[in-house]
Parts: sequence; C-alpha cells; structure tokens
Amino acid sequence: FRFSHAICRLPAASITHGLRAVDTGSPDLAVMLAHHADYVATLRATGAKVTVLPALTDYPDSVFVEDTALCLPQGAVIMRPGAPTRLGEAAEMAPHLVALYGSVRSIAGQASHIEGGDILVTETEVLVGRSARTNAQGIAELAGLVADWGWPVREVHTPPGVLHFKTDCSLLDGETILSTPRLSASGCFAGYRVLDVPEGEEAAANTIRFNDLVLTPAGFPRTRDMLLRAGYQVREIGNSECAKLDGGMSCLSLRF
Ligand code: CIR
Repeated sequence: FRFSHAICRLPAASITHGLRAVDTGSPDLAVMLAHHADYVATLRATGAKVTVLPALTDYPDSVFVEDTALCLPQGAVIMRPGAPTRLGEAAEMAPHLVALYGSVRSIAGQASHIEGGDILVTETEVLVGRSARTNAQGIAELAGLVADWGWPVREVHTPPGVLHFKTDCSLLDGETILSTPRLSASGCFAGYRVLDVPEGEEAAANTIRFNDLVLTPAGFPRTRDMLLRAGYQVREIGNSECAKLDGGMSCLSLRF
C-alpha cells in the first residue's frame, strides 16, 4: 500500500456508453470530471507522481485503467480483459508502462481472460477472483508470469452477480482487508484481519489504501466511521457517476 506512482486516464464523452450491469441512468461527464480531479489531487497529496493520460473516445470504459494491467514492484503484466469492448484498452496502456518499467510481460493466450479488478495484491500473495471477466486460463497464465518474481497466485471466487473480486474488497494495510460480508463469508481471507462493511454499504468495500490515506466513495457514513475508529486517515471522494458503471475507487488508477 506504499506507492510512488499512479496512472489515471481522463473519462471521455463516450463514457455514457460505458458497460453496466443495471441501467440506473447516464453518467454526467462534468460531474465525473470533477470527481476524477478530486481523486487525482488526493493521490498527489500523498507525495506520489500521478500521470493522467488523455481520454480515449473509442473506449467508453477506459477511465477504469485498473483493468488493463497488474503492477508489481518487479514489473507489470498487461491484462486481457474479458469484456470484448475493453480488450483494446490494454494495448493502449502498454507503452506507458514500458516507459516506466523498462519492459512489460503480457497475458497472450487467446483463451485467457483476466481483468485487474479481479486481482488483490497483499504483502505476501496475489489473490485472483474468477468472474465473468476472468477465467481459469487467464489466472493460470498470470501465475506463470509472476512466479519468478516470487509472487504466489491464489485463485478465489468473485461473488455471483458481482462484477469484480475487488468490487467487494480492498487492502487496508499489511494484514487488514475491508470486505463485504458476502465475500468474507467464503473464507478466502483466512489469516488476515477482516473488517466487514456494514449491511447496506456493500458499495463502500471498493476503497484504496494509498500511502497514508484511505480513499472511500462518499455517501457511506457507517463505513467511514468504522475506518476512522480503526485509526485510518479517510478521504471521501464522490463516486456517483462511476457507480452507475459499476466502477469505484480502485478502478480509477494503476498504483505502483
Ligand atoms: C466495466 O464494466 O468494465 C466498467 N463499466 C467498470 C469497470 C470497473 N473496474 C473495476 O472494478 N476494476
């Protein structure tokens, strides 16, 4: 959870065509841009260098950069998104990661699909949730690519009907995970300290610990108060527009 860099991408006007499980209305670009600027400023306030890439009109969901790559201290792995409309976003990200890391590895198997939103990196392991976007082949290929960097990969399950594994959980520090009760009940976090978000605030489970701060979506006061009581420094960021597209705090950046 200590990072020196982040990469974000501005949302494009085509964001109104972004993927969503349930249509709850069109996202408002101006409001999303204001939330995005607040998000970027908050990451920068921790001292990190934050690169903001230009909008990509051809890819409505490209503001959700997290799904395009996995960034580890030793190197980056370019993903193969399972959503056909998002496949091309990975290649758009690759040169930026090559510039920062020197080289990158890539998920290349035609049958392999994996999105960064399904991957939670703790201090000791990489957890990958199988989901509608991430399959066994993608997970197996990732495991092979990061083994010589010393990272064990453990396959877990994304709850049914939930977009990504990390829609329902986040790392708060070296040993603590914030989770929805429906995910933690699966037992996948045995050995970690787990804080469950209160019932009715499931959407607050997608937070990020970024250096000294925990960025949470605004509008979930019981989760905020629980985190404050646990001693975390919390910053609430507006997420109303990204939420219409099933996006949250983690989706908006690559962190390394
Ligand atoms: C999608 O369905 O792919 C986007 N509308 C939302 C992606 C959210 N990304 C993430 O959770 N990492």
